[in-house]
Amino acid sequence: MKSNEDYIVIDGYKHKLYKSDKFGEEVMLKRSGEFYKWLDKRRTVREYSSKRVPREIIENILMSASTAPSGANHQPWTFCAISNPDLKSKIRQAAEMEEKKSYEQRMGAEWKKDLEHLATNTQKPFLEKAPWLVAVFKKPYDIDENGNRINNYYVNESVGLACGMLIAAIHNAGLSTLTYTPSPMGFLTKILDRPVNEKPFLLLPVGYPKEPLYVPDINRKSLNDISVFYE
Ligand code: IYR
Repeated sequence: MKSNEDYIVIDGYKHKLYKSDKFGEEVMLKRSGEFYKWLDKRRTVREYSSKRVPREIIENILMSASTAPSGANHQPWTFCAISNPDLKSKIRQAAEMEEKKSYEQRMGAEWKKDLEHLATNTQKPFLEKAPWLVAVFKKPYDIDENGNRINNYYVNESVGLACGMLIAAIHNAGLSTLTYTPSPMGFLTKILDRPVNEKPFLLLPVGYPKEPLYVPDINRKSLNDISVFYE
């Protein structure tokens, strides 16, 4: 049973009492440290096992991503979860065509040098091998039942935040991903038949890593390199 104090009206809008977690400082220190250590274990995975991942796990992951904050709470995103082999194959073919143009014509020498340690190339077998692809679309505007345009706000920031939470949720489930951004990504609109108000934002394979898997031996920047404290 909810008590009356659980809800109040502010400026005509219903508000509900926010019951946040409360920990002592010792517990906070332990939890924040453990969370960092656990997040730091995440690595980008470019080679996958084809082992099946149940749809319900993907559904939970997408709902986790969709808890992200967004401009005016408009939640300006659509997540397309693809396990259909024909669609995955079409996406791979189109992506590899764009990559070929990028590597041959669009990327400069400095960019290619910066990628050398990641051993990437125009071939993207993960787009077929991983059991799921999640194509994230941003919605610069929505269209209501009457065909009217509804503005969205801070769309890139909002969808970027949702993608961060998506990646954390994938890691939490014991799965791996890769933030893949073929450029341009217009082929996703066509292949997935998305409406005009959705623009491709990010493409993520989701699955188990191939076993055994070796990832580049690279480091994350230190606290000193990434932060400045003003106390
Ligand atoms: N999209 C290309 C190139 C590429 C670009 C960046 I920045 C990376 O961090 C990795 C790859 C590809 O996927 O090969």
